[in-house]
Amino acid sequence: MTDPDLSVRIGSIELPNPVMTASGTAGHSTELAPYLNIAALGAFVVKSLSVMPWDGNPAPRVHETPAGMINSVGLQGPGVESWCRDELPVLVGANVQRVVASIWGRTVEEYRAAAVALADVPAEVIAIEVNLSCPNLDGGRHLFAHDAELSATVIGQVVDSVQRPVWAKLSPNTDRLADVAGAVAGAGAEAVTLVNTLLGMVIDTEERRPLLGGGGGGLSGPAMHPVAVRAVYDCRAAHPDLPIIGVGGIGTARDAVELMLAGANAVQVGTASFADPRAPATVLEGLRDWCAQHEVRRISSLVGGAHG
Ligand code: RRO
Repeated sequence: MTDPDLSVRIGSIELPNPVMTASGTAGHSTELAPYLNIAALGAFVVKSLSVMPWDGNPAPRVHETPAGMINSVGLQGPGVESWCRDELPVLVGANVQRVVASIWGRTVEEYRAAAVALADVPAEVIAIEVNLSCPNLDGGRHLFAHDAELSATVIGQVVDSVQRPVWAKLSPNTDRLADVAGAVAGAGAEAVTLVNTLLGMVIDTEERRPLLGGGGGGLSGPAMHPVAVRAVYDCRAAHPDLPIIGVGGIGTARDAVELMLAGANAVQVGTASFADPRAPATVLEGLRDWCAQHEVRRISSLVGGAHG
């Protein structure tokens, strides 16, 4: 069989393959470049940036859990302006032609301001992923992505501020996920990224206190893969034409295929990179082999294949 066609379409964008990094797991620039060819990925998604520099939460920030990990990084980042000046040019200089900038804010206005600060980025920034679902802001009590109306307001503001496709990264910690997805699509999001981490906590039994410096955190990795599959499946059923990027516990090509069969048009690899920074490239190579072995000529033909 000739090489399978791995290209996928996310709204107005075509990617050469469906494998991206997941925001927050691949740094802000070329940190992973010593380990894999980051330019060959479908796209490179950087850690969420706010309009201002942000220090993040006290240590410890990450902790291994059974079949996964929990984090409370707390949105550490240099701020959009500094990233555009100091880090984005390094990524572009490394020939990364498909960068996705992720943004966050504490208010609608902060999201808007972060988007405005990205208005003049070079063409290599192909999309803006709006992180509406960080579990480590305000102790995880007020996630934007748990409120359909508020999420739509944020997306509307961002869409009006940047001349780029806008993706909305949503939360698995709500039974309203499909409603929120519909609301952000209605406000102009070209795609939804499903899903961010699950709210969790680890207690240090000797200290009798929460172990992470931030208190609670976000659970990720294989432990939550079925949660992501379910979220993508339900959202695909509710919104047959909405582009979906699936993320959650992908460690192998088979995990990625599972999310695509559930309805994802593309995928992001995250937590697996902490154990092996080559993981996104390994998943991509594995997908090529999987398609060849299963005589799949176009990977996009898998999308939604698990729906009857
Ligand atoms: O930085 C974090 O603590 C963080 C973010 Br922004 C996010 O979106 N998801 C997550 O698990 N951690």
